[in-house]
Amino acid sequence: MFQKILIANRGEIALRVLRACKELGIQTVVVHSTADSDAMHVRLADESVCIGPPPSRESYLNIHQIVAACEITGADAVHPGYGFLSENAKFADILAAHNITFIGPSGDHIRIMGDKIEAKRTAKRLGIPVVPGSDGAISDEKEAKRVAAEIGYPVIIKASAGGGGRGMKVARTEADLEVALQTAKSEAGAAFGDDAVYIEKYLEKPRHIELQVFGDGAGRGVHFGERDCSLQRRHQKVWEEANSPALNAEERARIGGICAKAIADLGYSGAGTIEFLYENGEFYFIEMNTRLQVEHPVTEAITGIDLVHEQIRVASGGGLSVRQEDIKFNGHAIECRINAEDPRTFTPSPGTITHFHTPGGLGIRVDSGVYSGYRIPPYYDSLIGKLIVHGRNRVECMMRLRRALDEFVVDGIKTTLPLFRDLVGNPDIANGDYDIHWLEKYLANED
Ligand code: MV4
Repeated sequence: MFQKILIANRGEIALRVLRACKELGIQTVVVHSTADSDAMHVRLADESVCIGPPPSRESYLNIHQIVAACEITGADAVHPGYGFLSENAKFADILAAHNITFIGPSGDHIRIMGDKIEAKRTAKRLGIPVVPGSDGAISDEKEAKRVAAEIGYPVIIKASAGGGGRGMKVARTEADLEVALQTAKSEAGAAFGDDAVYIEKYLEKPRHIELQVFGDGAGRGVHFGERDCSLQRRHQKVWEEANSPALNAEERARIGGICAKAIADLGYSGAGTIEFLYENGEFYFIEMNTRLQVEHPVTEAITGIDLVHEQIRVASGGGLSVRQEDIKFNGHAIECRINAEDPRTFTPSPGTITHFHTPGGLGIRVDSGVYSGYRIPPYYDSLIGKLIVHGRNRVECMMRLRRALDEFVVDGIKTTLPLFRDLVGNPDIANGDYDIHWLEKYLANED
C-alpha cells in the first residue's frame, strides 16, 4: 500500500479523496494555488504545497510543479481527481517515468479513449454496441455523403479530438451536409489543432446512460451498474441518478456484462465510465471517460462500495476488493450538483458564503469543501457541493430529496438549489420520464 498520496486537485473532490486516504491510513499531501490557501482540503491534509498563482495553467495544470511537489514531500502516488490532469496521458507517463504511481489507467489507455475515433473503434472491437456511422475519420464530402446515405439522415458530425459535446454539427438532409462537414472540420482544427471528424447516425431523443466499470489491470473487470445523466444543460450534468429509471435488472446485467468483459479484455486498470446513448431499448456507445466522475457517489450509495478506496487498492497492486457477484444494487440514489450560479441564467456567482447549513439524517450525503465564511474564488468551476440522497426505492429517494433541499441553506451567493426544488416537484421528473433535451426545453419554457 502507498505511504503518501499527493492529491492534484481542489474543491469537493480533493476533500473526497483526502477522506479515503485518511480511512486507509495513508499520509496526504495537497497542492494548491494561492487562491486556495484557505480551502478545507488544505486545512485537513497532513502537508500542503503551494504550486502557483490562481490560473489553472500555472498551478493545477502545471505538471513540473506537481512532480516537484511529489519529490519534495516523498509522495509515492498521485490522485488526479476529475478535470485538470485526470485524463492527461502525458502526465500519467511522466509520473511513471519518475516512479510515482498515477492513480488511474495507463497513459496508453488514456490516449486511446481521448481520441474519439480510436475509442469507438476499440469499443466496437471489444464487442460494445456503438452508434452506426463511419469506420474512422471522414476524408471528404463524397465519403460523408456515402456514409450518410448508408446510415440515413439525420446524421451528426463529431470532432475526434472533441468529446463532451464540443465540436458537433447535425445535418438533417444531404443539403446540410457540406456546411456541417466544413464547419465541424474548421472548428475542430481551431479548437483542438486536429481537424479529424467522424460521422454518426443522429439519435433524436436518447437518454444518457453511463456504466461504471473497474479493471484490475491484470485481466479482471467488473461493472457497478449505470447512472442516468440525461438531465444536462449545455453539456453540464445537473442531476444524476442510479439506477436509471429507464432500465430493468436484465438490461443492466446484459450491458454491464458486456462492459465488464470489454474492460477485462482491454487489460484496463482502475475506474472508468463507458458512456452510452440509450433509445428504444438499445445502447449505443459514444465515449469512455478514464477517470473518477463527479457523479460517482450515486453508485457508491446503491452499491455501498467506496470507489476511491477501490482506485487506490487497484493502483497499489492490491486488486479489486469485490467480484461481480458481490456487487448488489440496493435502492435508489440521486445527486444534485449545487453550483454557485444564478438558478435561471447559470451565470457564475462567486463571493463569500455568509451561512452554510447542510441537511442530515438517514440517506443524506453532502460532499462539499465550503463552509460558513468561505470566499469562493472566481478562477475555477462553480461546483460548490453535491447533495446525494439514497432511499429504498425511487419514491422514497424523491421524498427524502425534497426534505433535504428544504433544509439546505447557502446564504451570501446565488446557487442552483432553487432549480432542484422545482425539479423535485415536476411530474416528468417524478415519473423518470425525461431525455437529454428535457432540461433545456424546461428552462426555455419557464419564463
Ligand atoms: C450524440 C447525440 C445524438 N446522436 N450522438 C453530446 C455530448 C457528447 N458526449 C455526445 N453528445 C451527443 N451525441 C449521436 N449520434 C446527442 C448528443 C447530445 C447529448 C448527449 C448526452 C447528454 C446531453 C446531450 C445534449 C445534446 C446532445
